[in-house]
Amino acid sequence: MGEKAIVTCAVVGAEVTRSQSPAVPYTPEEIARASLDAWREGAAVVHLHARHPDGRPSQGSAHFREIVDRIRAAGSDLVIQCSTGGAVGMSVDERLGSLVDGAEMATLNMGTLNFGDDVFVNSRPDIVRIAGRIRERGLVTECEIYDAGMLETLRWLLDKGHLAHPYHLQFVLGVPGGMSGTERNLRFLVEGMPEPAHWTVAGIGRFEMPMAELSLKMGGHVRVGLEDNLFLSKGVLAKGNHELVAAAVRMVSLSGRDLATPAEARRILELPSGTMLAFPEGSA
Ligand code: KMH
Ligand code: ZN
Repeated sequence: MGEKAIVTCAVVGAEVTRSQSPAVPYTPEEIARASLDAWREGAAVVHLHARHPDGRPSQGSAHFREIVDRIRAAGSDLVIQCSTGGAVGMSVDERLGSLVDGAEMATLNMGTLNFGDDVFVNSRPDIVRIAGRIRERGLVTECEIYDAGMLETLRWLLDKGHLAHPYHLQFVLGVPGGMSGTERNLRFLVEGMPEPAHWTVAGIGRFEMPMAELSLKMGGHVRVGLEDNLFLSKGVLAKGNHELVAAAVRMVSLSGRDLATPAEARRILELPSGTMLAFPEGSA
């Protein structure tokens, strides 16, 4: 049967726009509503970005605070993970605006890569600085790994003490410029982890569902959501994040694994007990 499977929903990201899909949420209220819909379908973790009302990416604290407050005000015990990746071209200072009270996890992008026609810059000093800020805030780090060399950076961060347990790995496969979503690539990355760790796969675009299925088979966890993919099936736009979560939850069931609740996800991800105390099992 294996460990219970965590479904994470990446509800908006920084790149997709409403001209591509009317389902993309922009305002804090829309992003919070999308997160809550994902939670009701079975997502245990939400990966958050924010937007300005016109859709431009925002790492503004006020936007993140409003999203987090709205999720909690609705009585949801979702695990809240904030992006420190933000959008291509943002400064590190700007990106760190997302680390608001109420966040429990934060992403740490593990290197520079071509991101479509852009370059997503994450120098080693940037990574060390962001890792330090995540640690200071008492959050659990999720390392975003897009390419094999980033496992070497992970090893270096651990060796130098810039990163320590507990941390979580996210293999992001299918970004044009990073490793694509193939079975060979995922197996290579999982075998190359410097030490046993829990991990999730985010397959980008058409790789989303095949990578989710493979991850479940291999003992990993799953990320879906409009940040990564707009389509429920070929040519059919998802009506919202909740439809992608529902598809992932069906896959969990078909894989023979049980779905992790947010409380179970907190245990698997080794989130500080303080956050568990705030949301005792069955409170939501
Ligand atoms: N928007 C991408 C450039 C993260 O959330 O940490 C970076 C990203 C990763 O989405
Ligand atoms: Zn993101």
